[in-house]
Amino acid sequence: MDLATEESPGDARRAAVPVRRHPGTPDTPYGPSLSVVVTTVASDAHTWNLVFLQLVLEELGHRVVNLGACVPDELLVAQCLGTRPDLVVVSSVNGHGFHDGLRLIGRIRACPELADTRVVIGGKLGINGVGGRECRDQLRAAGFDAIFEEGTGILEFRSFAKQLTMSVST
Ligand code: B12
Repeated sequence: MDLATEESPGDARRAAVPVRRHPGTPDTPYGPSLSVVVTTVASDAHTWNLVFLQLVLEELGHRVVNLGACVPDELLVAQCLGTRPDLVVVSSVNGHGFHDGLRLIGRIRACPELADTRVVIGGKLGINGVGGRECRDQLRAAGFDAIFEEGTGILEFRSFAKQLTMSVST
């Protein structure tokens, strides 16, 4: 399924691989509810961004585990290996998100079990405003499925989550 155009910051890299349906999960209006991990990166102490994303996802009917501030890479990887979420949402606003995100996604993708897990990142990822296409391309090449930089409307994120839900195999 084509989730977004190549030009879109919310472009999806592994859109063709359907996420698994977990038995017994409730439905949203568009399909089964997703299990989602909301997290930030190890350096980031900001939390309201995480709460905001949790509420958006819960409003859409998804089940969210919010790992809170300053999440060590190892903790997130362990959480993903233990619960195998449908989607991991990384949010960072302190300006280190680009570099922390590159390191983090490398550790996630180094685990064969997490090779196809959907992982997106967004927020204020650098210290010079929006990083633009070059930064998004680097993040995507490193393994993120979609990038939602500051300025990308939350509508696009909601649309991404909706289309991911619709792609869940039944
Ligand atoms: C409150 C705050 C703090 C508090 C945080 C307390 C807490 N419990 O969260 C404290 C005092 C701890 C703090 C510390 C610092 N902060 Co501060 N902080 C803020 C402030 C004023 C508000 C952040 C907030 O809560 N916003 C409300 C939430 C809901 O909005 P949001 O964070 O912008 O997130 C939205 C979007 O970005 C987007 N989004 C975010 N992530 C994602 C992910 C996805 C997938 C999607 C789709 C969307 C998305 O959706 C959210 C809702 O619209 C901002 C300035 C501002 N007005 O934004 C600075 C700000 C984020 N902080 C900043 C800085 C620099 C710092 C410090 C480095 C300061 C210092 N020298 O110590 C430290 C960093 C600490 C650390 N280790 O991370 C800068 C970051 C600059 C940058 N990125 O270029 C900002 C922007 C201030 C500024 N203008 O300079 N901070």
